[in-house]
Amino acid sequence: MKKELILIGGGGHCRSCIDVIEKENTYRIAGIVDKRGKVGTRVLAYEILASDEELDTLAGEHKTFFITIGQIKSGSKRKELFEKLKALGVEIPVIISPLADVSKHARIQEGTIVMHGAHVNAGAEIGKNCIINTCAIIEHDCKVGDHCHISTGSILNGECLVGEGAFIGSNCVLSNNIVIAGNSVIGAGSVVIRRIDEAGTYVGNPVRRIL
Ligand code: JB2
Repeated sequence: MKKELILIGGGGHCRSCIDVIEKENTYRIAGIVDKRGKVGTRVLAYEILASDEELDTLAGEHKTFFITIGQIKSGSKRKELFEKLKALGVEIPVIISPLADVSKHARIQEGTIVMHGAHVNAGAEIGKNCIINTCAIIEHDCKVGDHCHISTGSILNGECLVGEGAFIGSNCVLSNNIVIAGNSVIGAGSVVIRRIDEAGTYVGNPVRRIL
């Protein structure tokens, strides 16, 4: 019998996650938690059952939860929800698309989703509550901290180190061995060829700091 799973956040990222979860076929989605005003509406085939205010009650009824709010720039909302779920003592799984390719020598921690077409190579370590989005490439021995979003089609070449809470926009390229300071935002299409030690917003080829 499939395990029941409650999703937190019912927007665009949730719809993408639902496709991964359905194809992965381990969990039965029992419903979604979103803002109070959305309770009773549906996301694809699934009902919004409750709001965050009812998480305590839901945690008494369900064992397994997964955060499906996306992360554009700041990961603070996802981090806050993750900490709330941990405090409630529920299970937060790793979800890996059957269309992704994850090395058996890679390590991925709870709450992280690896979406369709992504590759995670040998020796890579991905922290908690991350989004490794569609077709992203995490090459050998990279380390991605907790609460990061590596967006669609981005490439982290070998041995990169991405600090906690960072956002790497779509289609970025990080050369080998690049360090990205935690909570940095790297704009879509950027190319990073030198380490970034100070958190900030960076764009371009090669990237320059804009904020
Ligand atoms: O505090 C909250 C909360 N704040 C917003 N708790 C809960 N449970 N839900 C919350 N939400 C809900 O998250 C909103 O009501 C809405 O249903 C959803 C956010 O949806 P949206 O489509 O605006 O963004 P997203 O985070 O799902 O997706 C963004 O990030 C993805 C990575 C989008 O920009 C996507 O295009 C992108 N792929």
